[in-house]
Amino acid sequence: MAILGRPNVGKSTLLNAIVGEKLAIVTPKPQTTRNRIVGVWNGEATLAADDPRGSGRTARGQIVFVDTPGVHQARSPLNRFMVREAMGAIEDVDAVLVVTEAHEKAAALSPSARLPEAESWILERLTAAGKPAVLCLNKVDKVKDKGQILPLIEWWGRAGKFSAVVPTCATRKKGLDGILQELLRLLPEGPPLYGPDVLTDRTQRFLAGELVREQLFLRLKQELPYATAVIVENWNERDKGDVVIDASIIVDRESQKAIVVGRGGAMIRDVGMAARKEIGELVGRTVHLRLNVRVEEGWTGSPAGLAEAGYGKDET
Ligand SMILES: Nc1nc2c(ncn2[C@@H]2O[C@H](COP(=O)(O)OP(=O)(O)OP(=O)(O)O)[C@@H](O)[C@H]2O)c(=O)[nH]1
Ligand SMILES: [Mg+2]
Repeated sequence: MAILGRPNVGKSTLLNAIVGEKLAIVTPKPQTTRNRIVGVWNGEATLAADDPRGSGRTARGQIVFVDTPGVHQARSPLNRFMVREAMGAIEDVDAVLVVTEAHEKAAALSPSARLPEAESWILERLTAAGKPAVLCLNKVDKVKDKGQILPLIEWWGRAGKFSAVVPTCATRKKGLDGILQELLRLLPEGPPLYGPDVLTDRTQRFLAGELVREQLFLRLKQELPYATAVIVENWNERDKGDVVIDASIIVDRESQKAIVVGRGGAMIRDVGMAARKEIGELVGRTVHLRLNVRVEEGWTGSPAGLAEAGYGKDET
């Protein structure tokens, strides 16, 4: 079950809300997510009233979600990598949750309006792959005129071949049951892919690097977040039970290094303190985080640079 959509619509927030853990980083900036991240949901949901498997019956099960980068018109090699990561997920799953935002277009939708570009690309790929999709209309809390929500649901229902359209507010965990109900309807029954305690396919090392990157996205301005990557170089679990992590922040140009370090080291200190707290919550032990900044001239623009920054083929 892959989660696809434009950047910033709330895909990662939705993944975290459904799984109940912070697996994917979330920021107000578009193009935050760069890799696929699996999140495993184990639980029960009440089947929809008209579900052929039994109306109102409680179904227990596992759904494997794959969060993906936002689909957009990509120019740079890094952005093209991200869109390939997203679109490629379609081939690996049984069904797709397409996420879009409710608020921005609420007034603009007319019967003749076309699907936005990204959603239309995603639907083309879905049709070619023969995969079903549910549309998630997220951020309904931002629609001031609640009377617009039903017309929006109807508009999306007509505009694309979705098996259902479900309104949600991922930040307040609203509408998630509706999503699960519709997905359970689409997914084939089979043995669980992951053990009951497994939450993700990603290592703690990867997630820790992401938590550092989240702080960079939250704190750096303009283009700078997009020129950074984080590599966890060393992960040392000590006998006392704490862990020492060395991570490199990679930047694209020499001039960016000073900004990431900040005046008197203030920026990198703040990033480190905030990320250390987050990583501590993730691993449940005391974390010592040592950050350094490294210039990989032009890394966002070349395949070798991307691989160096962790955006190669088989990153975990
Ligand atoms: N008001 C509101 N904000 C939301 C909702 N869901 C997500 N957000 C916010 O939208 C922003 C983007 O959320 P993300 O989960 O990072 O979005 P994304 O689709 O994963 O973005 P990319 O990884 O960049 O493609 C964050 O500031 C979230 O807090 C929602 O239901 N309502
Ligand atoms: Mg995301």
